[in-house]
Amino acid sequence: MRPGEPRPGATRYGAPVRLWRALERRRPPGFGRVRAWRSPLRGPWLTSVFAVVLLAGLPIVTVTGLLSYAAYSPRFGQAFPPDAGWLRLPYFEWPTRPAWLYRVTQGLHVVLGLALVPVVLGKLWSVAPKLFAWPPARSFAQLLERVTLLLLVGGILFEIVTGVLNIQYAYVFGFGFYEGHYYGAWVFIGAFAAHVTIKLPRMVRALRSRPFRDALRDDRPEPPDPDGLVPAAPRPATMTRRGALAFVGGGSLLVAVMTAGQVIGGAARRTAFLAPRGGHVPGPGEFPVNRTAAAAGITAEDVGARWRLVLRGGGRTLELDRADLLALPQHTAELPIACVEGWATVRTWSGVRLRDLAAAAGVPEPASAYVRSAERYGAFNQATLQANQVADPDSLLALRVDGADLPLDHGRPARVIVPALPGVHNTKWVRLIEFRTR
Ligand SMILES: Nc1nc2c(c(=O)[nH]1)N[C@H]1C(S)=C(S)[C@@H](COP(=O)(O)O)O[C@H]1N2
Ligand SMILES: [Mo]
Repeated sequence: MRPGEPRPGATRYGAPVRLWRALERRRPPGFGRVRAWRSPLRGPWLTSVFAVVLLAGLPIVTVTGLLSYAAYSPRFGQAFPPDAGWLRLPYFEWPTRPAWLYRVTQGLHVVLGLALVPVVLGKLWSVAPKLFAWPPARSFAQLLERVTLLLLVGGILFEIVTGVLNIQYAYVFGFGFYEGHYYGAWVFIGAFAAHVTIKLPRMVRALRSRPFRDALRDDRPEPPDPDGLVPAAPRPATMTRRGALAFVGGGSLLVAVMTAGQVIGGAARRTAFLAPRGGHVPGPGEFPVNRTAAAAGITAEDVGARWRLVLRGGGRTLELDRADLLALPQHTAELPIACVEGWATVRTWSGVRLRDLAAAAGVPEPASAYVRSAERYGAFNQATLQANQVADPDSLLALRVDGADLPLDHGRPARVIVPALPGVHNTKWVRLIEFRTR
């Protein structure tokens, strides 16, 4: 049917047809020019290849993202949003084993999330004529589909943009990153579920229509499809179908290689030159610093000879200086710090076991431990640890790293290090620990 032509059944559906015509006249610039999208590569098969990759990858990115929320111990109000209402996840105790758990879940979230960006863009390109179709819908079912698409595309672009800006410490948006990224994720999840339900059969059909290798080698346009992805009058190809897929796949691989190094650490960190915490890390300890002592406003006084660790618990208050801590049994553990931004590093830490400090404070089996830093301001100067995180034999108040006293930027004189704990809760420049019984 051509634009402006009366719809069949116009007499019976007078009002919808009038609305449709009015919309048709108010077409926004660029919309509805389906004939201008003439790449011979577009078609259900190509779209389905991108789709199947995203169908496998995006659930992993989503689930690891939600796990990150859980790893922040929402029970203690330290995951954001603190109260997500009916979008609240069931509470469970984040384990301390395996020690690399958060490094893997968060590394996957960030590296896979970034590596899928070229595929998302490829998929959007492949369905572009449909995204800009006008009028917006010709039936109620189609309208629903369009709204789903808007939430899906809007949702994923929002998640990509906020995620990337967070990694870059560019808080240019006027809302909290965690809140925005969390609610945005639920918009995406809802739309993704609806979209998959609607489109899965079509994807399967397109992929099954012919053997993968044949489709890959064939550079003729795909046969006309009911969705109108295949252009009616295709232009000559400027690129083979293999070339297009290799371009997108190569882009993904490049992003993966350039970001994975920050999770793997060691020499691989140098390949992660796109990541802000990748490349060569100069300075003490030679591992990334989330926030320097200078940025945190830590003074020599705060961490010097007059520094004391305050331990509270069971109605008692204890003050220990550095020598007291060194006189307690020292334990060494090889543990990663894994930041929500995706970078990680495995280091050899030594210091006093948290459970020994709990016992010293008179609370041998605490329900939680509240840790406070000498850092006065900032969002990361305190954390609450779960019972299992205090009890783990490798959970330390570390005084040393890699065989030397903690460098100032890494939390001198003492910092928390707990297996599988998100980096942010490994509080630096610890000043007070309160062991709680409830
Ligand atoms: N007091 C304090 N502790 C802190 C932070 C902070 O800003 N202030 N940053 C946290 C974050 S987000 C991470 S990832 C780790 C990083 O530790 P590092 O800077 O020693 O590498 O420290 C955590 N501990
Ligand atoms: Mo972090």
